[in-house]
Amino acid sequence: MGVLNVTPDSFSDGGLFLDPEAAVARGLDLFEAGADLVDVGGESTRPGAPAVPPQEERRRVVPVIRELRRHGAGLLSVDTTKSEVARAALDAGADLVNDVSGFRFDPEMAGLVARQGVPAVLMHLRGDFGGMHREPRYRDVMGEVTAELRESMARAERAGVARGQLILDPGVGFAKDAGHSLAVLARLPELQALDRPVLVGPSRKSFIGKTLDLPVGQRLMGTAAAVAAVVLGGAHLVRVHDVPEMVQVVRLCDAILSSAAAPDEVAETAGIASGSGGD
Ligand code: HH2
Repeated sequence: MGVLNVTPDSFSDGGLFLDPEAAVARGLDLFEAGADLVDVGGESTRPGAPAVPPQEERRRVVPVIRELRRHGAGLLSVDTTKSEVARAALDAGADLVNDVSGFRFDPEMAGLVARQGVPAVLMHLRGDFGGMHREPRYRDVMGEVTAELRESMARAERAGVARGQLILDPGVGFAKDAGHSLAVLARLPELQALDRPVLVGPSRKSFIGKTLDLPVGQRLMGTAAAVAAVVLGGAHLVRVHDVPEMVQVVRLCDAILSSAAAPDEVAETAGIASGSGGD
């Protein structure tokens, strides 16, 4: 999943794709580079970001989604917590909804997703955008994330969303300090207990900066390490900014995982030359 932030203030690429033409070109580039889907968002969730009114969020994302759809782009998700924005994005051609609040912020969101029959990503986030970065506390971070995602799934199912339409995301960096985010990556396989596809979004985030003491522009290798860790830990989707690089990471991790099942077959289908050279 490639990230397309149509915002002036996203934490790593704010302002780069606010212009609709630049955003559409970026979206097409992400597909060209190997993204299977592109996530279009119009509101930053970084600490201290101002709330964006729904009309403004719609104004940012709808023309970009419509234009990408017109260009025959692949799968598009809309990254929003507001049903009004999600509805307009789906009307413009989006295929699924990515709600970082796990259907908690807008009581209309679950019903909308149920009526439209589209898939949705439910992410774990404790509290609200204003308070979530203030001293998050957990006794057992992965146990609590899993339990709270279970509640989001129940909320979705009560509104009529089919369980098979749900994708779960532990919400790296959302109401989690660096230690919590690292623990979530380490314990990701536990999420398989919920029996749904798992998405993880570690790209360029501050837990990488804090661990490696690097600013946001220098987190590519840290992102690669985190992506490898989560793919090997069972993630089905990774949400990333640096698509060409992360496609390589994911393909190698997939080859490693498949080789455990059938080593010879994988080498053949991946066109890997036989021989035991030490390069
Ligand atoms: N992270 C961000 C935004 N949306 N959605 C999901 N499902 N998972 C994530 O981890 C996730 C997300 C934050 O990253 P970004 O969009 O680059 O930054 P900003 O919120 O500042 O626009």
